[in-house]
Amino acid sequence: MTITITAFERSPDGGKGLARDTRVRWALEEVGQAYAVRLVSFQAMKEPAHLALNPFGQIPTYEEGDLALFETGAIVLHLAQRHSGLLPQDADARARAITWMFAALNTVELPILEFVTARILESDKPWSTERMSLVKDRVRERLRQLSDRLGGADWLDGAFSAGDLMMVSVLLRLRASGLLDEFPNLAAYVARGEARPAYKRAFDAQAAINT
Ligand code: GTB
Repeated sequence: MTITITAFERSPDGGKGLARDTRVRWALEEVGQAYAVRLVSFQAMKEPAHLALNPFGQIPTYEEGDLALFETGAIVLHLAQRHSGLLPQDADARARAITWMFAALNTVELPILEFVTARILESDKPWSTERMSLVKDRVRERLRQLSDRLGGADWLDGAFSAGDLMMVSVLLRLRASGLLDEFPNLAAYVARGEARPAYKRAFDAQAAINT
């Protein structure tokens, strides 16, 4: 069955791979599923045809036959559950890998998004410098905790999993800020993720559209 995802017609990041279709592309590449991409403009995202796929008018979406999904967490979990390669067979290890997916999205990504918002949308406010310092410290706290847990391991819980795919995807957003480099084991962890052939294929595919 053909899988179709949606992505920005032109990503505002100019092909750095930061828009969330990259993590879905990465998961598709890891599990060896071919996919088509429908590019959508910001205007089209708010129109009824796209809102039927994602009520919040965002990308990416995922279509496979009669199934339509939105939310990258749900899409990656769906792929990981249907195909081998992203979740361990052992039930407990599988549950732990899924826990890391949730941790990436609910615990680590939140302060990172707060930081990105402060940088992009609030830098002209008179209180920006003061707030930015608080926001950065909240990001640092999460990174320190994650760094402590990862230690010298390659991946968060044994073999590479959907939990790592999601965590690396979330951390990538920090690259330009320099915050990641304050935690060398996390910077190396992200680099390990980016070095995976599946990630490279995903990155190249979105870059071909956006650069
Ligand atoms: N929780 C949802 C998910 O995980 O699927 C969030 C989806 C989401 O934020 N989608 C964004 C979107 O459609 C694109 S990825 N935004 C348009 C809108 O809301 O109107 C977020 C994103 C956008 C741009 C960059 N960038 O240029 O660096 C990075 C990330």
